[in-house]
Amino acid sequence: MIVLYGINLSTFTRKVRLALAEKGMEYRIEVARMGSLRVRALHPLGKIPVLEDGGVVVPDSSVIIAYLERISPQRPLYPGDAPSLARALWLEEYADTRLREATVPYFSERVVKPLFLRKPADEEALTRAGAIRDECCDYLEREIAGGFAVGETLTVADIAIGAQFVTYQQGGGAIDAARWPKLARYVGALRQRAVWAAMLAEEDAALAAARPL
Ligand SMILES: N[C@@H](CCC(=O)N[C@@H](CS)C(=O)NCC(=O)O)C(=O)O
Repeated sequence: MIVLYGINLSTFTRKVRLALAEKGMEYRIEVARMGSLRVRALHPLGKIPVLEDGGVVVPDSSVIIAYLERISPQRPLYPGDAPSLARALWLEEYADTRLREATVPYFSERVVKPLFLRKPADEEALTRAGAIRDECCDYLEREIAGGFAVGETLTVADIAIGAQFVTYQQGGGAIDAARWPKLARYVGALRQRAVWAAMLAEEDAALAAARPL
């Protein structure tokens, strides 16, 4: 049985869980925090997620999803033709890096600090994140015209982009549908996919349980 080390509410753990769910693969989640001794034994940078499959240890969400595709090619998450594959990999990379710079501060400042660290939000960090959010949403509004980022089916690009926007929205961020109508529709539709809705409901419940009454 595949074991996924990570936690819910972690963007990159969510990214891999969405890939596993979309591919219909069975797995067990082993709660493991970033930086813990257990994770450090599996990942030299102490990051989550890490996947273990019959003694094969695979760190990094992008590497894990590529591995999953090889061991379980049904319901593919990578386009077959080279230009589309390049576009999907680029958008995955963009989401994991630049878009992440916009989404994480919302979650850190609006959720982690007040709820778990009992510290006030850094409003300047949120202002900086807002500027990056605008840049990313402008770019994605130009790039994404329909229901999927590449072609007519869900790919790793949609999973990476969607996973980041979930973090942003959990941190109270919104996608202004008047300014970015295509992007707002696209993210809304991803969230409504059955496997996404189930996972996000579980995460919302975890967040609600952490909030003071
Ligand atoms: N490129 C890595 C990034 C993983 C990552 O940054 N995970 C976060 C949790 S969502 C983490 O472990 N952060 C702790 C750290 O950066 O030290 C991936 O795609 O898996």
